[in-house]
Amino acid sequence: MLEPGALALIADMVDHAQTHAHTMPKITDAHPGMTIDDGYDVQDELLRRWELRGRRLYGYKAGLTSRAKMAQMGVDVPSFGLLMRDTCDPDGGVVSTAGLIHPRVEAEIAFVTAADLAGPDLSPDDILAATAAIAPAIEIIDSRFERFKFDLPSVVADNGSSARLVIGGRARRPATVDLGALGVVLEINGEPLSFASSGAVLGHPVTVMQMLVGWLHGRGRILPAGSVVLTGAVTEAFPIKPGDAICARFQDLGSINVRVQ
Ligand code: OOG
Ligand code: MG
Repeated sequence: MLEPGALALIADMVDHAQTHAHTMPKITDAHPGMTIDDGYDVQDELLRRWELRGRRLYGYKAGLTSRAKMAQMGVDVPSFGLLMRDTCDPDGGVVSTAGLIHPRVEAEIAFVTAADLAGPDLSPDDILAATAAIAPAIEIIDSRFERFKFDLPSVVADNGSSARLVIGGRARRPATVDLGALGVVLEINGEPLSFASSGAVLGHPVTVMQMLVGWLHGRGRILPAGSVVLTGAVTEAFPIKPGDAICARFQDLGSINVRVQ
């Protein structure tokens, strides 16, 4: 539990660190009693402030959903975060790292929803029936904690290290792809750095969607039609720098190409 008044102070600190690209101490150092739910309350407060500034919610991200990511970050519970419209960049374009501290890239499967999803216990079929498209994605993450060292309450308060995302390639209807076993290759400057299967995220990306909708339900919310959801990196994340060319190739879904600036 956070002490009274702490939530606003933590939101101030995270907001400042994100806006001015500086690191901050792990939040639990100063607030050892902070829980994961407190971290989500910080996200709610950040969203309230961002919307007042005209920023708009685009969807949600899941993180730490693959073994590779859990092992890389030393955390074994998935997390959820907010995706804002102004953090999207186009496929084939340039991703600016200006304003980022130590960005890393990840390859992910994205869902685009066609109908509202709500409830504690949806089945995979419920999710897929409400899914307009499956699309390839890359996420650029940027922790506001030094050397990307955090615990779960802290990273949740930092909105799951969200920084930028690119949705691209060839989106497909869910029924036309083998969503549990799509091959993914992530390359930087032509060098393949990792190979994975879409099944790396909790066995099947639809499981992440079930968890997300259940978690939203627990917080009194729904996943509205038209949401974009990143289901989490299928491999570990790799550092990027200006000049890098990133290519993420997805079996049956085409590829995403961006240059880093
Ligand atoms: C947390 C965000 C993880 C993913 O796809 O697993 C994430 C982090 O590793 O900084 O976005
Ligand atoms: Mg991610």
